[in-house]
Amino acid sequence: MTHAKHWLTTLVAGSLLFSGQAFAHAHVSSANPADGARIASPTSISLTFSEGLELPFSGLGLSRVDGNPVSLGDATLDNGGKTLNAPVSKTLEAGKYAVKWHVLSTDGHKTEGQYQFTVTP
Ligand SMILES: [Cu+2]
Repeated sequence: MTHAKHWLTTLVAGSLLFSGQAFAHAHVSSANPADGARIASPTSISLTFSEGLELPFSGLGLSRVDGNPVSLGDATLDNGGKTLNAPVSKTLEAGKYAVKWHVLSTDGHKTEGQYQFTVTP
């Protein structure tokens, strides 16, 4: 779903700009926990993007799918600015969780998305 939106954005931007740079904005190349993972409570949420990010304009949030947000520690960047990390400071109860992210890549392009994982008992 998110991917479809991403490609639509890319197509619109590409048709307006006719520029290879339209394809350079950041998308998720790997995530930990992964999309759809069934795992024990994670100690951090870590998303690696295809492009370097601007930390002040990038972030991620975690919430239970049935409602309550989970507070995360301050996000940091590593891996040359491509990996956005946020610590999970408490043990998560079993259940389904959603990660929502928004980033600004160093080329000035904003992207956002979300995915879910499950914490097993
Ligand atoms: Cu892209």
